Amino acid sequence: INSGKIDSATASSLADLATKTLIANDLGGYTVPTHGLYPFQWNWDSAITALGWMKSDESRAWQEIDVLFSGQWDDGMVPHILFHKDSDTYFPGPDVWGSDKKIKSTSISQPPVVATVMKEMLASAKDKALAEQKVKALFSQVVDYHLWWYNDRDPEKTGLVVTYHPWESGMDNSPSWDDALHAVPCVDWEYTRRDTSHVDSSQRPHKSEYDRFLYLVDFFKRNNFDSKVIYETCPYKMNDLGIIAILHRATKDLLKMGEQLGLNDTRTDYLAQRLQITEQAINTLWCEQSQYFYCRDVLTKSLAKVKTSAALLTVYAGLTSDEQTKIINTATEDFIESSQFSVASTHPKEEKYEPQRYWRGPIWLHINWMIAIGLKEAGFVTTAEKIQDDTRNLVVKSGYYEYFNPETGAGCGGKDFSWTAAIALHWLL
Ligand code: 9WN
Repeated sequence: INSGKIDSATASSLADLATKTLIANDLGGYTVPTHGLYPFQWNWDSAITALGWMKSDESRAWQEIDVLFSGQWDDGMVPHILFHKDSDTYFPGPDVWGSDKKIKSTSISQPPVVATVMKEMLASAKDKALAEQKVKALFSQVVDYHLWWYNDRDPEKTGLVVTYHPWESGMDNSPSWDDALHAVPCVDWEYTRRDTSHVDSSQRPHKSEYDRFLYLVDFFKRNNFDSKVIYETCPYKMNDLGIIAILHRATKDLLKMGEQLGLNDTRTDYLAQRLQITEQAINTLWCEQSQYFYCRDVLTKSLAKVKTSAALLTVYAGLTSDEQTKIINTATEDFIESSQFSVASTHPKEEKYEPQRYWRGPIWLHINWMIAIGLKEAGFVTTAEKIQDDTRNLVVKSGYYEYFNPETGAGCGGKDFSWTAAIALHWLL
């Protein structure tokens, strides 16, 4: 397949399959990413999946967001996983996380794409009355969530929120975390992973990473999830470009929705001030020599100098100068040219690139969507369309897998995946 353009019969059978995938993954109000491998509600998966539901059932789409916010903590945090029902097909479950909230959950969050999704849903809704009613009902909770990010994760107002766990970035084993994660101790208890019973271990993180992921989970629990103590003593603290860019865009989208529906107040004014601080601070993640943005290990104050696709999201966030936007567009073209399909999560010329290992190379469709809409809005339509065509070719070739090998286009990880199907419905078909 050389072109992303497909005939209407193919498009309609793919759309049909995507809708069936969402229905099959629906557990009544929330959608699991895929059965077995991920049997609960995940934060950013749910948000993206709601975009897919919009095509067949708008009220079900809004319900996805409602149920996600039903698990919000009193301090505003929206957890990365909500354990609505028990399941023994995933590890670590609620007992390991140890939080005692009404709805069992993890104690970290995930990239806050939800306000951006809600803005898209409001704009595309056929049932405008329902959409406005839902945004109005949820608005204050979404503001609380954003305030939590800025106040809890950037109490010193540096402009760059921190993350305490690779699972919070959603890009679990990105090479950007290698050095910082290596400094974290390993857990001293035995455990049995479940992920490698569903998916080939060559496509998943290593045990050395899981040992540290679990140490951090224990660390949060031992410290009673106390924000202040964790901020001061967590052995892993990163400025993640993915979270920073997604939060920045989502805050802008939240303010735009608020303006449209007359919901803004002093709390949203405060969010607007936080945006300005980030706009200055982002340049501390820019490396003049490489002409690229990098994540930073906050504890060692060093940039993690590996080229990942997270940096390409700075354009989507509107965090780049005109000059940087051009440079990031050129960098994106370079990603595209470096493998058969784009966009690889880690640049194929990086030493740490592995085309099938999760966030160390594979393509993730929701990331492609974000990169492409950012570049399109910035006027780089050709690059955006190339990404969209490649993305469409991937689902035509391999269907709705969790992620894709950039060299062969083969599907990797879990099958029948919700956010992959949702992006197809929302953006490709
Ligand atoms: C841990 C559900 C999630 C995604 C993440 C992805 C993967 C979980 C895991 O699956 O992470 O949260 O156990 O591997 O990395 O982005 O939200 O699809």
